[in-house]
Amino acid sequence: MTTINDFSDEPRYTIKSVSVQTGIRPVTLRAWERRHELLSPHRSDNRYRLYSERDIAILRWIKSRVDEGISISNAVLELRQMTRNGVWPDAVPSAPTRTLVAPKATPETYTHWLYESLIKHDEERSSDILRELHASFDLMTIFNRIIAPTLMAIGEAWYRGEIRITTEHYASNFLRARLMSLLQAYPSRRNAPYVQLGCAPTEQHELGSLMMAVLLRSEGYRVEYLGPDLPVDDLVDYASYEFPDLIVLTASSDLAAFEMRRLKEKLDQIDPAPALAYAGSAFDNNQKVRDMVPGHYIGRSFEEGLETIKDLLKEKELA
Ligand code: B12
Repeated sequence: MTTINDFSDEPRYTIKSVSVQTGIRPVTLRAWERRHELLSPHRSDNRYRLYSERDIAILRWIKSRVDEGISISNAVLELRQMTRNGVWPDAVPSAPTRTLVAPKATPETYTHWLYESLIKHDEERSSDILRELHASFDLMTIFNRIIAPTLMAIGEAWYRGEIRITTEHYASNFLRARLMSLLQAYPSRRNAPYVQLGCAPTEQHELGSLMMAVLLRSEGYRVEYLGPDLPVDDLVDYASYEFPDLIVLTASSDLAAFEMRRLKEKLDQIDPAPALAYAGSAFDNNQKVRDMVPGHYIGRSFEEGLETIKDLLKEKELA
């Protein structure tokens, strides 16, 4: 078994990266450092904290003790007593990483198979395809190159009158249910940076937002998915006692985007105010709509959106 002492003590990781890897919020990390003298991370030239692999192993061990119900001061004391006697605790394993198996086909072929099975309302085949996808591709590939194109193909077929509206509803509901199960399969870490996602008022197209929620949770963030058509006042009220670090809403119509205009002003009255970000096709090709809605436009792709969200959360933690 690897002990904590076997890890490198070379300073490498920022507080944000440590937070994502351990599920401990930066504010908590700083408090543990200050109040319990738990670690004294190296400072970079610009004074940012830099942690080592060993620091991360120590934090994982401390967190596992705290999760078991031991107070932070006792957990730190316990660690100190052990190390003073030359004994280092066994390292707590990080979250298991998935090993992917070789895919049977390209993402494009899978898109075709998924589309065909969905328009035949073949639930068993669609489920098998999703299982295979999960075994062979990372989430970003599944969402970008298979699920989003399948939905687009379904929308176009419906628009051309080739499939019924019932079939479109069946397909989107089937995918929604699977995405929700995926979301729930990842733990939502209570101490990680906290993001609420959902859709602007009147907006029913929620699958982009839901996919982003899954991506963020898979990266270790605390994520709450709030669903379609969120009323502004209620959302603000909820945020005023939940204190999310960031709220991300999507809109595909100008009307839905328009409804978001007053949201930032209202959120700014909360102390500390959550950051506000938005995405979706209403903003993607329309600078005027982006100018109309205060907040951060986070981009048209999931990759871009994920990176911008990470940056926004980092800025908030450093603020
Ligand atoms: C499923 C679906 C529905 C479902 C939604 C179910 C659900 N639970 O989400 C239902 C049945 C509710 C629905 C309703 C309607 N729909 Co509809 N729908 C679709 C469909 C087939 C798929 C949408 C989808 O989920 N796409 C997958 C997402 C991921 O792709 P995307 O929305 O294009 O988003 C891209 C980016 O914006 C970005 N993105 C999206 N979300 C996010 C989030 C983050 C955080 C980031 C970073 C990026 C990002 O990533 C995507 C890929 O680049 C599309 C077809 C299509 N071409 O998209 C039509 C479509 C969007 N719908 C359309 C229409 C017209 C409607 C209705 C007005 C129909 C009606 N007459 O009632 C209503 C509007 C309801 C409302 N008030 O919102 C039109 C929109 C036309 C337009 N441009 O105005 C489309 C394009 C169909 C068509 N070909 O005409 N719809």
